[in-house]
Amino acid sequence: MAFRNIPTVLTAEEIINKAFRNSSKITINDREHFYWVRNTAMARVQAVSQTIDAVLLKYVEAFPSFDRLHPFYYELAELLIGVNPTKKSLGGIDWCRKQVAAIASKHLSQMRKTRNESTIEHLRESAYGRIASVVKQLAPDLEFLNKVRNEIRKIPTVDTVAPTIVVAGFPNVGKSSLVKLISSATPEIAPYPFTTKGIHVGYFEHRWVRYQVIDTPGILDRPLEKMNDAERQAMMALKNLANLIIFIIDPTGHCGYSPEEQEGLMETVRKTFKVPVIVVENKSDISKTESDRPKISTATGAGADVIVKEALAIMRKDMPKMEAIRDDHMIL
Ligand SMILES: Nc1nc2c(ncn2[C@@H]2O[C@H](COP(=O)(O)OP(=O)(O)OP(=O)(O)O)[C@@H](O)[C@H]2O)c(=O)[nH]1
Ligand SMILES: [Mg+2]
Repeated sequence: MAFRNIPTVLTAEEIINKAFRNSSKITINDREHFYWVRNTAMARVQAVSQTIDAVLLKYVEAFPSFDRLHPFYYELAELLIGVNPTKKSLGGIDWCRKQVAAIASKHLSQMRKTRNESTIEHLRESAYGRIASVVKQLAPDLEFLNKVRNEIRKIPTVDTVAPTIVVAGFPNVGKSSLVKLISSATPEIAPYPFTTKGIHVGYFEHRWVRYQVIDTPGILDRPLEKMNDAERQAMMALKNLANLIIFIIDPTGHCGYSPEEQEGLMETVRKTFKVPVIVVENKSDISKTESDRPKISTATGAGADVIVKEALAIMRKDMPKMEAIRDDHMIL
């Protein structure tokens, strides 16, 4: 996924200046003064039009084709930037490219027909003026696309085909600590809720298979409409990427949320996502409940290996089914 490779989108003013600057360096020598003037003027108009076209085409090609995106990326793009406004602005670029090409071609054909030097100069100025005015009309779209570019770069690259464990739960329960313990990810860990604000991805290998582990922002037990952007991102990862969910409960209350609230969310997750859910109780170094759920401590590492083993056993059993589901997904 090449979200990170989208170049900075220049402003309309910058594009115009760049094109005019490039073209002003061009001179086509000819022994006959008239041809020298005409060919130079024509080459300059052509260069302005070509420079603008090349810059704009680069943007259109660098942005993803949203309709072909994997659902995870599509939904995240929708949340972060809004897909339709982006498509509209990209459409604006197409419109501008066509206009610029048409203005250039019309003026060039008129320049070809005349033998009058001052008409040539007049036509060149008129082409420049009209092209600049069309590009200026694109200013709001270019500004918006640059904002989109800065947002879209934050979308993490995920492996849409690797078997994937998504770690979820209330804020501050130790999700990032577990992901760090069992995978290559290095998420931030801190003693306050909503430390993790986006999706973080790590991997581990087992018997030559690469497994993906995804750390998610904490979710509160509330309806989707009430959720903030961080919580929504967690829901999107659960919905579109998880082959298995590890749901962490902190029964000690150190996270700042009651076990009852966390149980409520756990039930919602179980009902909403049709993949196996392993429920684990964390922070066993502080205190343990009497429940028969697996207990871990990401602080000491106790119990984490047992959870990974269980997750692997379930996923390896489900592997053929997962492949069938993945085949249904469109992948960029
Ligand atoms: N004593 C103890 N503290 C833990 C354990 N696991 C995590 N913590 C602490 O709990 C706090 C939150 O840990 P994180 O891993 O950041 O929790 P999180 O669920 O990712 O939090 P958010 O990203 O804010 O949702 C940190 O202060 C950790 O040091 C554990 O097993 N035992
Ligand atoms: Mg976290």
